[in-house]
Amino acid sequence: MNDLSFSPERLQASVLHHLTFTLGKDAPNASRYDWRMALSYAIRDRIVEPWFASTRRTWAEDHKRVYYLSMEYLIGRLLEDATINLGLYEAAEQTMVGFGQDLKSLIEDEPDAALGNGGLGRLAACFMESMATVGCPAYGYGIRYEHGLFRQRFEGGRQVETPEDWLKQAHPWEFPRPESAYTVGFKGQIETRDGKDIWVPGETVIAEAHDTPVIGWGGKWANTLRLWAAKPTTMFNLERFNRGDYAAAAEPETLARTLSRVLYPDDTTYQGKELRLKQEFFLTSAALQDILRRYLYRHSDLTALPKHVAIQMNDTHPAIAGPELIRLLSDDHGMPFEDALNTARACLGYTNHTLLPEALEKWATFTFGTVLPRHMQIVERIDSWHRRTYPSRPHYVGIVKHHEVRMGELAFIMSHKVNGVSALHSELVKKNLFPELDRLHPGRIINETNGVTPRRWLRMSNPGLARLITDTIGEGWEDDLDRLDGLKTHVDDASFRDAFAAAKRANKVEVGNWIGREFGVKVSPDALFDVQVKRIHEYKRQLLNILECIAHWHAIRNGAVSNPVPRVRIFGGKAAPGYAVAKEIIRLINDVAQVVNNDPKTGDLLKIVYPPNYNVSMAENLIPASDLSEQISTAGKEASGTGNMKFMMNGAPTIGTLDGANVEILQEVGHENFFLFGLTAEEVSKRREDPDHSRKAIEASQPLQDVLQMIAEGRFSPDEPERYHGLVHGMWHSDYFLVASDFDAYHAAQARVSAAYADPQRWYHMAAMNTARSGFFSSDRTIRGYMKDVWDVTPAL
Ligand code: 4GP
Repeated sequence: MNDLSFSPERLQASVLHHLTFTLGKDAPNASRYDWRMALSYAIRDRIVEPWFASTRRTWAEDHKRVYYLSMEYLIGRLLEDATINLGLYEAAEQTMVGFGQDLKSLIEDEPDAALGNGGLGRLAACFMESMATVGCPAYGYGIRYEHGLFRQRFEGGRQVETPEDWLKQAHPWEFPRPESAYTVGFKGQIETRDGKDIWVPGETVIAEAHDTPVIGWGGKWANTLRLWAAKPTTMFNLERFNRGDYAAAAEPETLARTLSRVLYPDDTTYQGKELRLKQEFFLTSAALQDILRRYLYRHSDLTALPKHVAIQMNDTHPAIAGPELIRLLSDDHGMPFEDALNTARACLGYTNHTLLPEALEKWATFTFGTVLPRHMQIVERIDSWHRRTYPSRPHYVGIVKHHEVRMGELAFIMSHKVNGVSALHSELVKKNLFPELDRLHPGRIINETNGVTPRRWLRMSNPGLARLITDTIGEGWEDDLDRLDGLKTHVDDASFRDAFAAAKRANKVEVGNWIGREFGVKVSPDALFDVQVKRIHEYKRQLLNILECIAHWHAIRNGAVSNPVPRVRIFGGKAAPGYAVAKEIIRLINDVAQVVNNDPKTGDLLKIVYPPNYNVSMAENLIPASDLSEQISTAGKEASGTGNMKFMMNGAPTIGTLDGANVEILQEVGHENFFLFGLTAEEVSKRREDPDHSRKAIEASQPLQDVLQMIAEGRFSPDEPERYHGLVHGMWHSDYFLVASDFDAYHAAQARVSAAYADPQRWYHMAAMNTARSGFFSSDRTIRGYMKDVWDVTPAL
């Protein structure tokens, strides 16, 4: 542990010092914001030492470094996480009590850094924490978006988006590095000089580094999250300004500002926006220039780069890294093209996060060639090199096809390893996504099942359960999560199960109070908390959930359920602003909640709650209070899921399909601790061959017919009865995600859940078994997998 001698007194002095000298406030006039900032600076100070030590050691040992390139980092709040990882939580609590401040409310005062949309971005944040915990020297590279993911509120049940502004207040965790800056170009033309093609960009911006140290568990190692902010290369044009042409004078500033202004508010669908391509190149080029500068500080032989540098592309978003690295190596450093290609490929790895075809980025060659003319040439050269070197079958689709640049193929060809994120997904990547490339490059596609950091998702977010675990199996499980298996022998012990249930109940009381206070819905902590929180997407099937809610409500009202188990069905999540169907589903959930929550006939037996603006902090509160984890995607569509792992760790059994990492969760806990239902990925493909599948499924299910009938009649939208006609029509006639086909199986599985919950001994046996078997899903295990299989790097600790 970092500097055990660090006492509350010293922390107190440090907080006061920052309050006075960094914030310029005296204690009697300090606001909650001031105290939070002062404490954050004091905690940050404690990170700096291990951070320097880690950096020095990496240099001294000339250790190989990992560079993680990601357009998203969904990091959330940092104060509590850093304090816990440093082992300073109690000291901070005491210190702040001494100042008349409550640590918890300071923690909650911090804005969520939402520099990501969903799973992929949160995974990057978990990976950063795990790389620091296992002592893997690493840099995360990303963009310092001025505005993170939009804020969501509901108006008349509809999602309304407003801009997020996390940087309105100072961000106490980062160090601006104006000296670490690189020029990034766009557009322009290619000129030939001395027989060589040289890119002369038409536009340029400066990428300026902002470093946030990321401290691992126990404070033994810290890495850097380096986020780029765009700055103009030239100051505003004074001459134009003096002529009164203010807008034209500010053009360079405007270009720069827009580049790092907003996170692309979409996590699965592709839209052809030049700005997005520019953002991707901005991140990638700045990162690669930084990587080469660091390498060349010590080395001169660029062909040895792969021995010292591993670069991971988080999805295709930074896939321009292949051509850009080739360009830097060949155009700037004179390496022959094929050597540059081989060197780049030996450094690069690519993680695929989704099988949805619309999410695999493709750029019109016109857009690509306009924004990145030199890269267009290089991409074409890579493509023809690949066709020449690996003769393929006629149906092979290369990188450039039908006037499009296909980033999936580019990332694949330019990587030495390609990985999926769960066992099933990796198989489907081979079989469905890149079958020909897999044949040409056997062994290149591997699997690294996702994980989550147990520090944030168990130790920090669920202190009650964490305490019980430590009391039961002793200390040290946080960075050795397989030890949770030791809980298994206690699960049969009724007093352990009672303690487990008590910890869960305490979390439910808190969440229940919050729901009552904030949303005016009274819920009982004894009801089953049934939770689905994630981005809203048709394939994730929030629609299936809400339709089943209606069926359940209808059944209780009609007396068709004997001894109904009281339930609170909780939803959370945002829809991409342009995704109309997802937004319609949000509105339907809210409309149904209105009716159900005000129905005296069902009263406390069923409540539906949809708190707006789901984010990392809300997840930290909701997941520990959940009884049931909804992971109900159409099989074959969810690459892995990571929410499923967080719920499991916190003792919530899954109701789910055989999809993504659910498959591995089921393997770990066994059928008796998992509510499995629905078609398998293979059955899904077969079912779709029947063009009439939805009508047949609906006709075979009376409960579903009743539900659709109620919606169509306007039961949940009495002011506009036809509101959901389109949705109901879609269910009957297309239903691509097979909601109808899985409905009855899901309904039946929900009945099994109720029966299990009605028997608390049985339920808490299941719940505790889920926690006990969650060791495999630590992101430390995942990171060790990448280190061994992809990056070829050993821990430096
Ligand atoms: C997500 C996948 O949908 C999810 O299954 C997976 O767990 C997560 O990545 C991390 O691997 N994909 C995205 C995305 O977030 O933007 O494609």
